[in-house]
Parts: sequence; structure tokens; C-alpha cells
Amino acid sequence: MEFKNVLFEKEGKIAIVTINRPKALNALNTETLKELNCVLDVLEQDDDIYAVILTGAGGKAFIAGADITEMKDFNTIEGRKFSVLGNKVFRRFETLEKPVIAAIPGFALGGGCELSMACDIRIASEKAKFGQPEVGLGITPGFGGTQRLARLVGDGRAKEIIYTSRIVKADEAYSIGLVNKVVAPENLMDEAKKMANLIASQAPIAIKFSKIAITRGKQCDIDTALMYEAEVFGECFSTEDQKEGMNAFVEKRDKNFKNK
Ligand code: DAK
Repeated sequence: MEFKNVLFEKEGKIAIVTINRPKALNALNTETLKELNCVLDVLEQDDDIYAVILTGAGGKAFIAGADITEMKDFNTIEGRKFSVLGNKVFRRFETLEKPVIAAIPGFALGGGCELSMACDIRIASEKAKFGQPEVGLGITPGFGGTQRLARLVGDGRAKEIIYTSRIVKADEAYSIGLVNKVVAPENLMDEAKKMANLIASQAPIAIKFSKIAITRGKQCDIDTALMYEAEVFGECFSTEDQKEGMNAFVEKRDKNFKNK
């Protein structure tokens, strides 16, 4: 698949999606969001993809936010269109029934920080820098930052980061739970692939159900959330992979999951 601003590759059971506008620090413009929307169709439909890595090209940035040069002259209609498209793409990553790892080489600002937070897991290079600098541009975070950042790091920290527009370096991002892991820049993609392969070696349907239970469960009270969990747990017993996983354990042999 060929796009102008996005690279799409497959390595075994893993898809690697790279935002490729390094000259603009991979800023998200309408065209890039539309391309990501097309990539999501493939990620959804290709049953041989078990895990996804989302990253940014050029080594300096994951994504330096929404494209300010495009946004600055928006009228109300254009702003709304951009918002609807952006929210759709972000939510599709968040609810994609496959795990998505954000591999963050550098700046993850504004919409970039927000897209990383819509992913399941974040691995950051030691050089990564996070932030929600929107209030310095006269806007609020618009792709879920007020909600996802607060859920990840707590209201107090999220408010301080958003109100001050300040940069959060990788080590602090780790210490407040914004990222799962910090690695040397040269190891970033290897670490992301290692984790993606480890995930891809588990039962894919069980991972899909776990993601659904976590994502939906967060939106409800604990009793409803536990009902979701009970439902997906029960569903696992209708899969071949549940039989395979448990038989392999009892028979002391390697398991061979088939995504069925
Ligand atoms: N948009 C467009 N171009 C950008 C950009 C961005 N966000 N960030 C960087 N660039 C471009 C620069 O303009 C520059 O282009 P040239 O001048 O070379 O043509 C090139 O990338 C390299 O950037 P710098 O020369 O500035 O590089 P430095 O190392 O000096 O600085 C930096 C790196 C990341 C600190 C700096 O570039 C920077 O502060 N960038 C802006 C970061 C930012 O404020 N990001 C937040 C954007 S606001 C919405 C939903 C969401 C949003 C909005 C609406 N709705 C629901 C409607 C989201 C908003 C945002 O993300």
C-alpha cells in the first residue's frame, strides 16, 4: 500500500505504521489523517496482523501535534470537519480489536501525545518529549487530551501539564505512568518489535477480548464492567485457541494458536 505521508509495512504478524512527514516533524494534517483512516481499514480486516506498531519517521518526532500551518486559517466548518476526522481516527486506534504499541522516538506534542495515549502501550526513546501545548496556541487539547491524560496520570498532574504547556521528558513520563517503558534511542524499534512479537505469540482472540473489556469497562460502573469481563471470558471457551492453549499446557508442548 502506497501513501504520501504514511508508510505501511508488515513483518510476520506485525504491522508497522509510520507517519512520514519528517520535515514537519510528522505533524498531522487532514491528508495524513485520511491516510491513517485507510490504513485502519487494512488493520481491521487483515486477520494475519496480530499487533501494530505506530511510530514517526526521522528520529526527531513521533508527532509534533496537529498541523498548525493548516489549522491556523480554519473557519468553523473546517475546524469541525478536522475535529470529526481526527476524533474518528483516534477512536479507531483506541477501539481497534488488536493491540497497538506507540514507539515514540522524539516529540509527542498536542495531537501527537494524544494519539500515543489512544494506543494501548507506549514505548519511549530516552529522547522523547511529551506535552499538551494547546493553551499556548489559544485552544484546548482537542483529540482527547483532557480525558486520556487525566485518566493515565491523574487529574492533578494532567491539569498542571495542560495549564502550563510544559514539556515532560521521557524519564518523568515513565515515573507518572504516561509511558510503559523508556529505552535507548537506537533500541526503540527493536524493543517495540520484541514486545509486539511477544504479544503476537499469545492467543489473539483472548487479547482482542481483553482489550474490549478494558476499553468498554472503563466507561461503566464496576458491576457492568465485570459483566463485560464475564461475557468475554465465557466467549473464549468457544474458540479453538482456548482448547489449544490449555491442551498444550496439560500435554507439556508448545502451543500453536490459529486466531480461531
Ligand atoms: N504543525 C506544523 N508544522 C510543524 C509543527 C506542527 N505542529 N511542529 C513543527 N513543525 C514544523 C516547523 O514549522 C518546522 O518547519 P520549517 O520551518 O522547517 O518549514 C519544522 O517542523 C521543524 O520544526 P522546528 O524548526 O520548530 O524544530 P525545533 O527543533 O526548533 O522545535 C518543536 C521543535 C517540536 C519544539 C517545535 O517545532 C514546536 O513547538 N512545534 C509545535 C508543537 C505544538 O505546539 N504542537 C501542538 C500543536 S496543537 C482539534 C484536535 C486536536 C488539535 C487541534 C484541534 N480539534 C478537535 C479541532 C491538536 C492541536 C495540536 O496538536
